[in-house]
Amino acid sequence: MDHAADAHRTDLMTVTRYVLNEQSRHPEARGDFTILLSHIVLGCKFVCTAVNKAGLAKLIGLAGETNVQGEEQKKLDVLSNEVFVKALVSSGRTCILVSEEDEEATFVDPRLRGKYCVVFDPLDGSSNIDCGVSIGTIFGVYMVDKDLDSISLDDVLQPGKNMLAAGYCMYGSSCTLVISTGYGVNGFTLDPSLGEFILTHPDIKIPKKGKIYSVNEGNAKNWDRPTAKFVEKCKFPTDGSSPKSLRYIGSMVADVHRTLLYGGIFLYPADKKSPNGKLRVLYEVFPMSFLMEQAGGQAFTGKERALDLVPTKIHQRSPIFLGSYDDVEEIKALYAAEQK
Ligand code: AFP
Repeated sequence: MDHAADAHRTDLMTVTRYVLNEQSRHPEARGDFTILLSHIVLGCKFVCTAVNKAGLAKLIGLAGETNVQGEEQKKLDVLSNEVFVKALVSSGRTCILVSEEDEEATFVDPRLRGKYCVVFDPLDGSSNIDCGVSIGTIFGVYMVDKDLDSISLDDVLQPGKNMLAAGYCMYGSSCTLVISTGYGVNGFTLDPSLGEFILTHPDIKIPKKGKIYSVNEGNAKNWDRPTAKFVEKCKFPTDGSSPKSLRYIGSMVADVHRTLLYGGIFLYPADKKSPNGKLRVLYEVFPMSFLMEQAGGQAFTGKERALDLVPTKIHQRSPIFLGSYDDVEEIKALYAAEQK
């Protein structure tokens, strides 16, 4: 009998246990982050269940349909937002929330305030829901270190390098939660029978160089020169290497998850029509860049390290190139050459 394997199966590292272990790095910590994370995890489990049922919408009336009782059902992205906002507020550990779904930031009632600001996209890639493609929730966490009565929007308009933690949950063939609290990246898979996220991908490291590039090539006619040159090199390498494969799902969580595990580069560049690209700084670019750096990769905006960018608006956009260290190095060199 393989006792080592048996021990592995019976000694389950749940995400809560993992974060409690991490807490020991901070002797002054009182478990506030663990409580916050357990509320984020609850939101992820709820959305996972709702997404899994979405295919039955026509049958039982979910997500924008009218159900058999004749009640109008909420669209999944609206529902997901409500679930996360309520879970985060009720944690008693948050003071400012920025959601992709809400035009304005939410300032939590002073009686329920805690020291964390959470920026999140409750259901990213929602245009993929109806065809059952993987979608996800993305989040980033900042901490304020001041009197909670004097908080302002500036407390969330901070560079990504000031984030305390970031992560995403992917609702795909399995439900996977990938998080970093600044000490590497770990992936947990939801065991539906236990209702717990179990550590399945410890200490994720992105390969130094990848064989895949991921971009919406439909925008190619509007790209700038460095982006066009980079993609041309992916297809027609001049150094004797093999061409890279193109993979593009159009759902950032899924495209970034594959990039993190298999290596390569994900890009949503600026183009003539969208000079700031499409993706949002606070709850798409920053959390994914944080994870990439923690996994040994890089993230670049075309001008600077992505995590150095200082946002001025909560829904600001930025071009982004992220992934394997060497692949991002190549695009950085092309932008540097363009400057000369
Ligand atoms: P939706 O939420 O509208 O589906 O957008 C998804 C997304 O914000 C991100 O998840 C994708 O990486 C990106 O947009 C895809 O954009 P394109 O459709 O322009 O390629």
